[in-house]
Amino acid sequence: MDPLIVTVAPTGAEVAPAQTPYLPYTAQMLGETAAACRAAGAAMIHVHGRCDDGRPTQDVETYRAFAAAVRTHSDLVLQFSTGGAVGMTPQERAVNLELRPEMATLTCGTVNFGDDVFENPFPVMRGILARMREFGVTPELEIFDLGHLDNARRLERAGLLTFPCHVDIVLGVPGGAEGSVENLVDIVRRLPSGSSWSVAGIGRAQLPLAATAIAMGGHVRVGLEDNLYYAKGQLARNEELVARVVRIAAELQRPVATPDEARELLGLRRTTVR
Ligand code: KMH
Ligand code: ZN
Repeated sequence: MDPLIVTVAPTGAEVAPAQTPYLPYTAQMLGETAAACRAAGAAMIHVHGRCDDGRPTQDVETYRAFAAAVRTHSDLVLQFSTGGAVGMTPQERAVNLELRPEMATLTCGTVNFGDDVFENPFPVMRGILARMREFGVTPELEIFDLGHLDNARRLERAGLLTFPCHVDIVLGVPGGAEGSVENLVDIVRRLPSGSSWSVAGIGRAQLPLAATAIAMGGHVRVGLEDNLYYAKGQLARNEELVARVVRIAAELQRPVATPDEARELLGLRRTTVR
């Protein structure tokens, strides 16, 4: 098996600072979190922008400051969100790509998102992919449901996407595929050959799905974007969630990738964010 790539998604767009004291929503906090998660064994960081008051933003200058904080405090692979928050315009969501992060997410279809709808029709996906191509950013496909994989194949047939690529299987969003081992195995089985994949389990699904992915040879994403708790009633710090999956990997005798090993596995080149 390849070494395990642990991605930390420390902030997201939905969690409010009032929900936990451990949410890193300023550049300074994000830099400190990056350092702590790197020390705990993370190789990649999935970044969402936040205003000083904690509201989500895709503002370029915020992403520039957040990227600088990550780069000052760590050598983590830098991945930006183009999902942003529900309700943002497609243009708003993809503006950060001009900073040329090493990677950025591409959600491969519309999905119910709690009581909201996270809208990703084909024109939005095509627009984001065009900007990724323009700025040389490698996509990570976010698959919230099985049909999203079919959408990705459709984009490939249109020449907009090249497989194999790296796929993050997000399970347990209320409105998407449930966070079950059966769903994970089913989706992994249907991935185009040669694809690498990770799982991001939401809430209580994070731990069992991460453990399953480690045993299956996949990669894992953990962090407060997806799960606030270390255990029932116990709020987590991002680095604790990283450290736990690294300990599980050690027990399963799966080596953990450094950021440079992750770059090698994912075919990335470390870029300078301008
Ligand atoms: N905040 C969610 C609506 C991504 O980062 O690309 C979408 C999301 C996906 O978090
Ligand atoms: Zn995200």
